[in-house]
Amino acid sequence: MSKFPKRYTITAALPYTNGPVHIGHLAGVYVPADIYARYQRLQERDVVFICGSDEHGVPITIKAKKEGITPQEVVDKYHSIIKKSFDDFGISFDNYSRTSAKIHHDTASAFFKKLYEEGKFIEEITEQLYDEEAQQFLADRFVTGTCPKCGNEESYGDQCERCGTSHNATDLINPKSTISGSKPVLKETKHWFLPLDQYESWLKEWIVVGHKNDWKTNVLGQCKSWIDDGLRPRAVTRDLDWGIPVPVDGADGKVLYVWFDAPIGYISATKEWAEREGKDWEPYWKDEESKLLHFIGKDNIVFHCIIFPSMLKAEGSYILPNNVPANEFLNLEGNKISTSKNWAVWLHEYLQEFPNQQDVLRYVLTANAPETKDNDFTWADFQARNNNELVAIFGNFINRVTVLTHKYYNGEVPSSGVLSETDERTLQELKTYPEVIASSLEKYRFREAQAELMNVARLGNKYLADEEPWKTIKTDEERTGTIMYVALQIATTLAVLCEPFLPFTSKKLKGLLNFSDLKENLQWNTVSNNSNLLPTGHVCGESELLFSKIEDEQIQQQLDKLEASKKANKAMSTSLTPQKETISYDDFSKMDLRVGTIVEAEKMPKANKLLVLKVDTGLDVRTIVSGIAESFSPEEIVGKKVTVLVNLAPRALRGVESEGMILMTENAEGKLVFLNPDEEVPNGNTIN
Ligand code: B3M
Ligand code: ZN
Repeated sequence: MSKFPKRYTITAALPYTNGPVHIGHLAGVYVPADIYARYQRLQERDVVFICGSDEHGVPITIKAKKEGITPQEVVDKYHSIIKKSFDDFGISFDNYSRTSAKIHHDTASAFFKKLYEEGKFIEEITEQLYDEEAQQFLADRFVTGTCPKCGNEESYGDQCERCGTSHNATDLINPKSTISGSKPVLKETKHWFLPLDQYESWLKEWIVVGHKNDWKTNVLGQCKSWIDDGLRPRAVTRDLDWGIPVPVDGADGKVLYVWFDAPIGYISATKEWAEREGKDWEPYWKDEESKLLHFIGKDNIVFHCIIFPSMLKAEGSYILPNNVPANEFLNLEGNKISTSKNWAVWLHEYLQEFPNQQDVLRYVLTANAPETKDNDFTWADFQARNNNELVAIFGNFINRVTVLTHKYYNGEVPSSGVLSETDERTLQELKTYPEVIASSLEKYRFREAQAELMNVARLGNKYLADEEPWKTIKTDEERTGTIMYVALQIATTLAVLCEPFLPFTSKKLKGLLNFSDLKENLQWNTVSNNSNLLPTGHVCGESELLFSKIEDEQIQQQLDKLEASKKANKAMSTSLTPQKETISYDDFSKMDLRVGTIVEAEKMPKANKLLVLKVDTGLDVRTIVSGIAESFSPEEIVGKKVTVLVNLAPRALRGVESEGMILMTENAEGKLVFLNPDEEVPNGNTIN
C-alpha cells in the first residue's frame, strides 16, 4: 500500500437538532475536522467530509414538549439554523445531511434488519423503567439518577456526562422521571440488545493493542476503562414514538436507539453525496485502503470506539475507523458551557456580531483547542490573539509586502538579483514549513500546526525588518527588488498553507496576490517543492487589510451578554418564577373561575401523586383529578372551599375524565396550599 491511503472518509459528530451550535462544539469537533479535510484536499487526496443533523433521540422530544411543537418542527428549525451557520463559518462538508431523511431511515433499517436476520442481536423481555403517570417507558434523557460509576446524581439513563460512562437506565441509583418527577416502576418490555460482551476480546485486540501508538491517550484511556469494566449487552431499541421504527415483526411502538441509528447517518450521508456526485459510496466505507476518521467530542468516545465499531464488525462488510481524534471540552470564562443556562457563545450570533471575522474565531479556537485536556475560552484572549497575532504579525507582514510592492513597482513582482546568503537561508527555511505543518496535521495536532503557520508570518516579518527595503530603495534598486521578490514568495506560501486554518483569509490573500492569474493552482506540494511561486512580472491585486483590530467595546458587549445570562440564571434559580408574557383582558375573561367545595376524595389507584375528587361547583358536582396526593390525604380535604377553573377542556388522566382544575399555590416550604375566599361564599359564585 502506498504511504498514503487511497481515500479519506472524514466524519464529524452529527449535532443534535435541539439547539444551535456553540464554540464548544466548534473547538471540540468541527474546526479540527475542517482543518484536516481542507489540508487533505490541498494534498490532492480523495476526500469526502461528512456530517448531518442528528434528529432522533429523547432530547428532541423533550425540546418539542417544552416548546409546544412537534419533534419534526423542532428538527426542521434547528437543522436549518445549524446547516446555515456551518456554511457561513466555512465548515466545508461535502455533504451535510439529516437523520430524518428517507435515505437514512432506509439505510439504518436495512443495517438493523441484516444484523437481526443474521442473529447478531439478543432478543429479550426485560424490566425497564416506566413512569406510571406519564404512561411512558423511561429511557436516556427521560430519566436521571445517580451514576453507578462516579456518583453523579444527574446522570442520564444512557450516559453519564461527568464520567462519560454509558449504561442502561436500570443501572441508575434512585432513578427519577424527567417527565413527571415521579419514581419509576419496572415494567416488562421486549428489546433487542447488541451483545457487546461478545466483542470484548476483539475490541481489546483492535484498540488496546492495535491502536496503542496512534490513538490519543485520552481516547485510549476511556476505551480501556470501559473494556476493563467489562462490556455488557446494550439495548439498541427503545419504547418511543420519535425515531426510526424497528423494522421487524413484534416491534410496534419501538424505534431504533438514537445511538444505533446516528452513526449509520455517516454512511447514509455518504450515499446521498455519492448519488448527487455520480460516485460509488462503497469504497469510502468498505475498501481497506480508505482511511475512516471520526472527529468527535470526548462524551462520544464510547459510541464511536466501542459501540459503532462493534456494529460494523457484526455487519461484516465495513472498514473500521482508523482514528477517532476526540477532543476534550472547552469551557467559557472559566465555567462549563451550558445550553440550558445560555452560557455559551452561539455560532449564529457570533456570525452576526462579528461579520466577516470567521477566521478570528477559527484561529482562537484552534490556538486554545482542548486537544489533550479541557481548556478555556475568554473574550480577553480572543481580543489579544486577534490584535497581537493576526493583526500584528500575519496582517502586518502581508500589509507591508503588498503596500511596498504597489509603492515601488505598481503591484508587479520585481525581478530578483543574485540571492544573498540570508535570502537563500530564508527561502530554505520557508520550504521546510509545508512538511513541518503537514506532520503536525497528520498527527491531529492542530494547535501545534497553527503555531508553525504563524512562524511563516514571523519569518516574513523578521526578513523585512532585517533587510529594510524601505531603506535600500534609496540606494540599491536591484537589492530592493530581490528583497521584495523573496518577501512575495513568503506571502504566497502563507496564502496556501493558511487555507485549512483560515480559509477566508486565504481567499482574500490569494486575491491580493492575484492567484487567479497564475498558470497553476498552487497546492500543498507546489509550495514545498519550489520557491519561484510568484514569478517576476506577475501583477498583484489591490492591497487591503486582512484583519481589523477588535476594540474593548466589542469585548465588553460580549461580557455584558454573559453577565445577563448569569443574572437570568440566578433569577431562575430563586423560587420566584419570572412573570409570563402579557395577555389581553379578553384572554383573561375566557377563564371561568368559581368557588367550589370538595365533597368526596379518594386516591387514584397506582398513581402516587393523584387524587380523584368530587367537587360541588354550584353548577354541578363533577370529577376533577388533581396532583395533590403528596400534600393531602383524601380525608383531610373533604369540605374544603376551593377555587375551580370550570371551563377547562376535559381530559382523561389514567382513564378518569377530569373536568376542570383546582387552583393551588405553594407555601414557603413548597407545600401545596388551596386558594379560597376568607369569608363564607356560596358554591358557584364567579371569581373575577
Ligand atoms: N448527536 C452529539 C452529542 O452527543 C451526538 C453525536 C452523534 S454522531 C453519530 O452531543
Ligand atoms: Zn458517572
